[in-house]
Amino acid sequence: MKIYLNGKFVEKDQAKVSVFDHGFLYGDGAFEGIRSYKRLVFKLEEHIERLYETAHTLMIHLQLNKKQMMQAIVDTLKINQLDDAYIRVIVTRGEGDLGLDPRKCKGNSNIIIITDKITLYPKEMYNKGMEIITVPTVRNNPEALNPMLKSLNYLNNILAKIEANNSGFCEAIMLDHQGYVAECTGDNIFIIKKGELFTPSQGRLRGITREAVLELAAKSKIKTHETFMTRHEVYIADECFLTGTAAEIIPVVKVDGRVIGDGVPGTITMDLIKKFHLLTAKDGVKY
Ligand code: PXG
Repeated sequence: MKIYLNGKFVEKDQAKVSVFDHGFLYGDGAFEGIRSYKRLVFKLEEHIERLYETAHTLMIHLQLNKKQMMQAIVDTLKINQLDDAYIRVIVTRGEGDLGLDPRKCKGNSNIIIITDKITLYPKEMYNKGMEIITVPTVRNNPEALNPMLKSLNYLNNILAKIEANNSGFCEAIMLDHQGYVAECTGDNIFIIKKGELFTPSQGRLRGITREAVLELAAKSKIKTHETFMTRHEVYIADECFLTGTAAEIIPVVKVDGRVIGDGVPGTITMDLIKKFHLLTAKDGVKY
């Protein structure tokens, strides 16, 4: 496996960054998780746009422009001869000293691209639907660390994931600081009620899969709403599903012990999954 590291391709065991890198010391950096399907990178431009938006707010200056970054990703996929891949792009503020002051990072940012295979959840969960819970850890307050930033600091989500795991679940709903449903630890959440689609408007990442699903639903003449959402509304939904690059679209059939709809993946959910797979099979940057 070849890893892209600051313009060079190196073997996995040679792909190393300094222990003084502020990404390592402080989670001071940004990342993206991207997928390719049969040599088509899905929504590459959108992912790169989001990466540069996060870097902009963090005031991390990248040595590559967006076009060069996309080329580096494509080159990494080609050199590894991967047809279907999960692509992890990591950018860090680079090497500094042991203080958190970013001004001490005088060198270049680090840019790392890893391509590999990924299966997040067992296939059975996609057919039968998954059961999730709400966890006590709330999603970061946007005024403290905006969930719209895909930063390297994922402890908020990891703490929530630990709570889910401790209770025997692999994914969990996180509420925002006001108690509204925000998203899951690594996925966005959707519900369907009376044929219409709802997803939280606030307190969450602007997921690329989320946006693709909103577009697919609109094309299918399903009314879509980005809105405040309570747990009660999730419990009484007809259907529920999660979206994410890694998870794709996964049906949810039970939340906090409440059966959702008929307790099986819903028809609109299954139709959206079918349409999503058709989209990923034809849309994307070719390599
Ligand atoms: N919310 C959060 C907090 C995420 O981290 C999503 C939503 C979905 O966004 P996209 O753009 O992928 O549709 C994410 C991204 C993992 C893993 O291993 C999951 C994500 C990122 C990295 C790793 O579970 N999800």
